[in-house]
Amino acid sequence: MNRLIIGNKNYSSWSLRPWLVLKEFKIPFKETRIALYEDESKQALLEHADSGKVPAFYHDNYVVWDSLAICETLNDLYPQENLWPQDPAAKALARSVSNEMHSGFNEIRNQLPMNCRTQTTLPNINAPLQQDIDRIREIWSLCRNTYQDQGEFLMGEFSICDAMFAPVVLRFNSYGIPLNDIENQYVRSMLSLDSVQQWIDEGIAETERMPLNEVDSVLSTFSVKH
Ligand SMILES: N[C@@H](CCC(=O)N[C@@H](CS)C(=O)NCC(=O)O)C(=O)O
Repeated sequence: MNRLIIGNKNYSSWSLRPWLVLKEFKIPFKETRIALYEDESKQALLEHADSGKVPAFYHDNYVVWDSLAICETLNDLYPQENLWPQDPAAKALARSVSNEMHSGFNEIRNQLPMNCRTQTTLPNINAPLQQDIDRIREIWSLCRNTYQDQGEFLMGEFSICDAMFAPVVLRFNSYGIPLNDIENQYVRSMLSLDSVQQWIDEGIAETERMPLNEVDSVLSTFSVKH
């Protein structure tokens, strides 16, 4: 029995990652949503994970938390599904860029909050943010140029790697980040997945609002900071 604990679909980028892996690989699970940053949220989160954060994942009698740890656990639980590419070189690249994603890109996280409702264009981009964007583009171009013959995702076929970058796809799309053809094609492939559309639709339908992650607040930060 699998159960995934997630936050608000509109805002919780970390929750999206393992949810997408479960959906894309058709692994059965139940989901429980906890609305974040409300009075009772922390208490509810701590009932599932000592980190006090989502996502958390239950399998049988144990729980695992942290998005990438959940994805690796799913890979252990369902080896026949090939959640990572099987070729050792491809797997090494997929793991490297997924871990790089998981442990960095603070400017993108801080300046471009995920918000499924946002559709805008940034007035300007500061140097640290541009550096993060450039590195993402470098990763996407490398992966797509190397594996384009094997499918439309980063490593050809959809893998954990795509789930790790999914929130960036949504952010780049929300904030109109300029991309080249191959990168735009990747964004389109990701956005055309039923699972991604389901997450976006359910995020948009949510009623909670986090003012600091809403478009007016984000854009006002830009006009002050840049
Ligand atoms: N490194 C963690 C990050 C988890 C995280 O920061 N989750 C946020 C939501 S996206 C959270 O639970 N925030 C609620 C809180 O800190 O109270 C992961 O990969 O899962």
